[in-house]
Formats: sequence, structure tokens, C-alpha cells
Amino acid sequence: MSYPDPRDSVLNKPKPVIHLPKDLLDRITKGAEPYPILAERKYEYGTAGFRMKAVEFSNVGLDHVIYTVGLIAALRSKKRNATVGIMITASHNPAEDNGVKLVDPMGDMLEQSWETYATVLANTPSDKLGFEYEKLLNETLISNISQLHERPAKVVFARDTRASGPYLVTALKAALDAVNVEYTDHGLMTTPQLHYIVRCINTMNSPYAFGEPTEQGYYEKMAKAFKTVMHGRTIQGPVTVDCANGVGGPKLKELIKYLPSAKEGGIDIKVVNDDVVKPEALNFECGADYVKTKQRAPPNSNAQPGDRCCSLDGDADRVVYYYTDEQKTFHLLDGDRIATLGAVFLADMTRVAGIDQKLKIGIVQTAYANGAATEYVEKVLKLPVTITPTGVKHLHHAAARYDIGVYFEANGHGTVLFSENAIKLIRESEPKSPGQKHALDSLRACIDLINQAVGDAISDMLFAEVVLAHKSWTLENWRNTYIDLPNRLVRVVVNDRSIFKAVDAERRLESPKGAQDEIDKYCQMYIKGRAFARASGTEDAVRVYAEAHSKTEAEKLASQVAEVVRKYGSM
Ligand code: NG1
Ligand code: ZN
Repeated sequence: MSYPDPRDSVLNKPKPVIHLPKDLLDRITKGAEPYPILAERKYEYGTAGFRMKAVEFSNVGLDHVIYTVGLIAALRSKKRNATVGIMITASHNPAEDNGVKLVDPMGDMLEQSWETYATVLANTPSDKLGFEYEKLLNETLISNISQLHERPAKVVFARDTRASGPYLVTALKAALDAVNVEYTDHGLMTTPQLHYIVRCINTMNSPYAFGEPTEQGYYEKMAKAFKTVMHGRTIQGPVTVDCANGVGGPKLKELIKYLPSAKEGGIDIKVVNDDVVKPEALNFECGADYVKTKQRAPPNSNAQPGDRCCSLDGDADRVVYYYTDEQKTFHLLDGDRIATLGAVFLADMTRVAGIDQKLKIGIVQTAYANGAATEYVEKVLKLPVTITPTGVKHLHHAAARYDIGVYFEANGHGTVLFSENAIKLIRESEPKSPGQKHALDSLRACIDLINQAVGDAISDMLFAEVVLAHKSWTLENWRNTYIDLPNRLVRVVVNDRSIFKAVDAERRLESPKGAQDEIDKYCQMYIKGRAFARASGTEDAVRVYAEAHSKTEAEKLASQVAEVVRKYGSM
């Protein structure tokens, strides 16, 4: 046994070098043998973890990546002396794809510096994995080497409904077994449910206990909070929820068992697109991404004019609302809208509770937020707005700087974060009137209703429903709070997207030189013209977004900026 004694790591002694036992290194290498690396491929842990196209999965590439993620999870758990999570999903991607993401101890995304370690290990061939694992262990644990001995690494994992999931789980288990990790397989779960469980486990017995670390605990916590916020309010008519034929379907149906029905003062949820038996149905002509990008309802949803509808994505961490009016015009209420709806409600409640002066409430958006939404928040709601680069981790960190930070990407991914200060104030304030009591009770319940670990479609949907009930608003009333500027999103394929370097929360191009000047020139040609171009973090393309006061102009601006990108991209 060549583990060094932890006492050797005291100051003034040379840095110890950890040498792992040979049998452990052999186990790592041997365990990886059935999952060889694809030599021609480079893997990168991006904004959505590792995600791959079907063709790569069938050529056996993702199993190798998942095996290495098991190893990284072991190191991460040791480093943080806590349980970490692994979610096997490719979210809104087509059914043949799959992917994997790591969940940090507080139920948030993996810390950015570890994305690099994950990338290194994923690109290491099986026969070098033992060596590389030992190297990373030295790099990451050297300052707290005693943790090697303290307790085993602990991991919980789950997967969405994709057909490749069970096979990928075998690769994951092989890695976890090789390095003696204690793990729990939670089977099928939504991404936010797994994040919830991780946070519950790591906050157990602390003043910030998040809840029971079980699926049942998740439903019970949400249902109890829902009943409290709903107290005396009525939800107008049923809500139709398109579950993208993904894991959100069975999980939402389970939650419904815990919720009061409309007759009991609760909610009537009609579940559609919940076929998890036919794997190819996942995200096919349905789901939040389809609705947001195509700007239309799923063809088979059978929604009637005026019906209140929403769509989840394949792993239920995104939600968007929509309806069709009597003239059959489709209206989308996306993440920007959910953010403003939630912020209005929370700001009102803190005002009624008499605690608004002590709390800083703000909204976090990305450059993709509609200009009308940003203007509405700043000028009408008079709340501050922070704009961050794309990717939930950026929004999450910015939201954590407010006492109540509401963050949403336009595509429907987001949540609300309450600071320790806010939670303490809301929990401990003494009401001085029945109105204040009601507001404080509602705020307390919102803290539980909203999944603060991560954006959660099911929780966000219930939150939107209770706010609509409180305001007695239809989707049309909600839409009329402000009118979106017409906009257009274009995907431009270029030789090398990495030459497009964006700054200022990705709103301006720093390089190639000259490109931004041309974009600015075009923007100035239109009333309310705004456009930007940035390299996608998840696809090999540059995305162009443009908005203006009319649809024709927004489209014209988008195509002009796309042309600028094509020109500089082919130089
Ligand atoms: P990229 O490919 O970097 O634009 C997309 C979405 C993000 C986020 C990530 C992660 C748009 C314009 N971009 O990022 O909002 O959801 O995927 O899945 O929707
Ligand atoms: Zn998702």
C-alpha cells in the first residue's frame, strides 16, 4: 500500500506525491478496456457537459467519455468531501444523441476549472487512464491529501429515457467500481430531480437543509409549497403540458398524484406527448426547443384557441408557455416572460410584506433576451438587469449576487435564487397585518416551490401557474404586459468559429477586426435595431440574433449580419 500518511503533508515538508496502489491503477485500465476511445475525435466538456451525435455513439465514443466522467466524479467527491451527481442526458437533442453532465455538491453545475480536468480525462486512451487519473489526483488533492483516507467518494446518478442510457450506465458503473466509489443509481429522473437529490444529501442536518433526498421528498416538498401559495386562489382552466416524450412525462404524472385537483382548489394538468416507450418520439416535433425555435405549437398537441399550453424539454429543465388566439395566431411566452412574471410577483410580495427595502431584487438575462423584456424590467418594473454570456452557469452566478435573483435564458431555462439574507428575513419577519402574513407565507412557500439548485421545468411551471392565479391573468393578459420586438435567430456555418471572439456579455465582436463596425452600421439602419454574432458553445456554428421594430426589418438585419459573418468567416 503506497498511500502516504496524511501527517506527511504538514508544512515545511516537501510536497508529497501520491502513488496509487498498482492494483488500483490496473483496475482503472482494465475496467476501461470495453470502452475504447475514438482516436479521430476530440471531446470537450462544454456548457452542456459532453454531448454527442448519434453516429459517434454507434461508433462507441460516448461510453469511453462516460467511463472517464465516473473517474472525475470520484476525484471531485474526494476534493469536496461531499456527494456529487452524474446525469446522463442529451436534453433537447434528437433521440439518438446522448450526453453526460456532472453535478456539484450544492446541486449546481460543475465548477469551471474542473471542466478542463474532465476534458483531459475524456481524451485519454484507456491504457493511459490509470496514469492520468493519478496525475489529476495529485494536481487536485495535493493540498488536502488527508481526504484520500477520510471517506470513500460518493456519487449519485440518473438518466433520461434515451435507449442508449442503460448501456452507458454500465460504462459508468465500471468506472465507479474500479475506483471504489459508493454510489446510488436513481434510474430514470429529470435533470433537476437529480440536482435536487444531490443538494438534499449535502445539506442534510444543516440550517440550509433542502429536503428529503428522495424522489418522493421532491414531490412532497413541491406539492406542500404549491398548496400554501395557492391558498384561496383559483387557477383558470386546465394547463396542457407537452412533455417532449421524455422523462418529464412520467415524473409529472407522478407529481400530479400529490397535487390537489382543480376541484380541490388546485390544478388540472393535461399531460400530452408522454410516450416514453417509442424512443424515437423523444423531442420529435414537440418539446420546448421545437416550440421556441419553430415558433409554433407541436402539431399533435390538439390545443384549441385560448388553451393555456406549455412545453418541457427532454430532461425537463426548460419550459416555455404559448397559446393560439381566435385568429389562429401563435403567441410564445418564453423564458424572458417567465422571469418578468416571477419578478413582478416576488417584488409585489416583498412590498406587501414590508421587507422590500432590505432586499435587492434583480433579473439576469443573456443577450438573447428580447429588448422589450429588458426595457420593461428596467423602466416599468424598475428592477436592475444583469446581462451575462450564454450558459446557465454564468446566469446562476450573477443571480447569486442579488438577494432575490431571477434568471432565465430566453429558451426557458432558469430559476430564482434566494440569498441566505433573504431566506432569513423572509423566515423571521413578524407580520403586522393579515395582508403581511399572507405575503410572508407565500414568500416562504415560494422558497420551497422553486428549485433553487437549478432551472426546473416542472417547478417553474407550477410557479408560473400560481402567479397567474394570484393575478387572475390569462396568457393574453400576461402577454400584454409588453410586446416583444420581432426577432430572428440565424445559424451560420463557417470554417473556423473560434476566430469570432465576443466581449461585453457576447454583445460585441472583438475579432475579426472590422466585423463589429459593419454590424453596428447595419443596426443603425433600423428603428430599435439590435444584433449580435457569437460562436456557439454547443455547435460548430456562429449564431446571429437580430431584432427590430418590424418583422421584415428584423429579418433583413439578421441576414445582413449573417452575411458579415460569412464574409469574415471565409477570409
Ligand atoms: P449555444 O450553442 O452556445 O448558443 C445553446 C443555447 C443556450 C444554452 C446552451 C446549453 C441559444 C441561443 N443557445 O448554447 O441558451 O441553453 O445551448 O444547452 O438558445
Ligand atoms: Zn434540458
